[in-house]
Amino acid sequence: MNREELEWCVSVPKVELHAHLNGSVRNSTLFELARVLGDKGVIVFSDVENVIMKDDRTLHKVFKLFDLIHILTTDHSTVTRITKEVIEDFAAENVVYLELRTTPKRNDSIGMSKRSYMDAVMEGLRAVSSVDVDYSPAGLKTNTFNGSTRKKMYVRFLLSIDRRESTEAAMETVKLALEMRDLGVVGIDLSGNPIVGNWSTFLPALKFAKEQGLYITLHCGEVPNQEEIKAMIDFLPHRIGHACCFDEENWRKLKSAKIPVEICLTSNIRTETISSIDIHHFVDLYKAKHPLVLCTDDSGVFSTSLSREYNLASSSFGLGKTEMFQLAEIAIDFIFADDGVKTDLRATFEEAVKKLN
Ligand code: 6MZ
Repeated sequence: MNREELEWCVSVPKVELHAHLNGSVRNSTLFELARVLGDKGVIVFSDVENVIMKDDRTLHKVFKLFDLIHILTTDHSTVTRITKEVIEDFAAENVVYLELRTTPKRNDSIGMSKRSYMDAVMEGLRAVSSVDVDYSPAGLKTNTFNGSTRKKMYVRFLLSIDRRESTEAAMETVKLALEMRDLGVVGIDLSGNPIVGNWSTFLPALKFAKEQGLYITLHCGEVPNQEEIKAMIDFLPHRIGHACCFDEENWRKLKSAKIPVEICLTSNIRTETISSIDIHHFVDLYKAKHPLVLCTDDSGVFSTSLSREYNLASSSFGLGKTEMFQLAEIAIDFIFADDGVKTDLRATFEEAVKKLN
């Protein structure tokens, strides 16, 4: 990786639309949490260390790793801590608009409801101190210190439905999203292990969400389940994530429906969903001018960052700085926030292009 090119990618303002909170936790934080739980005898630290340090990240293993991460992170104060850190990490590499997604979790044994989980997330957001954060559609709600003119970042939330969940649990998440609209929740994501669960289980909740005006993004085609992929495209979500394993017919459908695709290069390669970067479907979509946006997916789990994803696209597909900048800027069209935010972001990019030239 060329240092100068990576630094340039850092300096470009960027829009992140596909980032899972618990997949974006710093390794150093996971270790610290594991040590505390190890000392308490809840887990064996060295076992956890082995899992976190291992490079093997096939799709199946990734979901095992998430179960472990959730053991380390799922109490209110830790959820608050990781939210603050993850937002600050994105801000540090010039992400100017972040749509952060997370699965609201219920855990009766520690008195956690989906709502109290999300309240802990919101507390983490409010604790961000390195940038001013706008998270509310009702107007700027920031945490400005001493009147300093610091960088500003927009943050919005997507609530994820895990494919392990029931129709009722999915519906509870949608209702929670509706309740939290004023706090910056803009939509619903369907994610989790793609070989688990059935589309028909989630459809009632997703339909209801769409009817209520929430935006929808679906993990679609991480495994070659053509029937499900077809049903998902027919549902007309506002975006989809991944789109790796489409047959020709579904690929044609996707293109004619012009559904924007969240592309996660490193994640697809590390999970072996795509066997090599040279045959990644980014190229086909990019050449067809299909709406797409580069994203990290799980920057902690896959040891990446949004700047690295841009750098990887540039070096793998031969895109120059002008194309890279345009790619970053066009992502504004696919965000789930309102037009006022889009206008403000366009102005940010206009300012940036003057400085970068
Ligand atoms: C599908 C994924 C994923 O929600 O606990 N998640 N779902 N495919 C992927 N590709 C690798 N990466 C992450 O964040 C972690 C959760 O996000 C989903 C999984 O459900 C995982 O448990 P939260 O914050």
